[in-house]
Amino acid sequence: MKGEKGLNKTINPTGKDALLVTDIQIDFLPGGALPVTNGDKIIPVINNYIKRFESAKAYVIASRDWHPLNHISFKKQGGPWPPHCVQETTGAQFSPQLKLPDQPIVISKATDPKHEAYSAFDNTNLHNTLQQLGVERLFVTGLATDYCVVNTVLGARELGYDTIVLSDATLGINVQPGDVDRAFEAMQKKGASLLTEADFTHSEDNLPLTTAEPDILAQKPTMMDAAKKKAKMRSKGAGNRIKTERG
Ligand code: VGL
Ligand code: ZN
Repeated sequence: MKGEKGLNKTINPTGKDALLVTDIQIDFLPGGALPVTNGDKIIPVINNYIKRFESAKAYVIASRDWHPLNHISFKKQGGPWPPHCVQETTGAQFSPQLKLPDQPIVISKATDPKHEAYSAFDNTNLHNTLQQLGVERLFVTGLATDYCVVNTVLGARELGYDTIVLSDATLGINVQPGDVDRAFEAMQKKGASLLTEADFTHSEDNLPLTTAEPDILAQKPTMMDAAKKKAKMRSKGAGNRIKTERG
């Protein structure tokens, strides 16, 4: 069974973990003002992580780029970017495809007209919030790998958080070819780990070991003593539960 390897290595979120969903805003998606190619493709992956973290009673936090109209990062002000994620505009809204919890913790960043802030820790109360919630481990997803994600992850490492980048749930811009690769290298160099959905506990890993041979048990009624019967029923129960959880 794949259990053994899985039991040692799989990740199980807990109440000391937070999932950070970085900047899944209309302007960063195809059709937006500063689109990340295929940015919309990671939204279903992020939605799965949100479900997983919510059911584990971990925290879900959404950051958003939230610029004033005269922000220093805009070309008109001498910056590198077209206007994007301007406060209160449609482009600054979270994607309607993103399934955030009913009352997500929202962190607005880069709100100071004179200051660019790619990190969700820069000039926000994110660190304070995480400390108050007792969060020790941060799982980071979202856009863009080579700007907000890398800077947020490096900021988290500097503050001492155990930091994990969910690499199947982030995409970058690559203004220069290789930017995304370099971002992953920089994050790992500072101690962040890269994980994907496959590294998390899956339903089979949670089943009791007796489920390894249910057919053999069934073929040998003499072995169906009370204890084994019980175990078999438990495993059926677990299977059903997981099915309903996954909808
Ligand atoms: C971002 C470019 C400009 C980001 C924000 O969220 O990664 N990138 N502003
Ligand atoms: Zn921005």
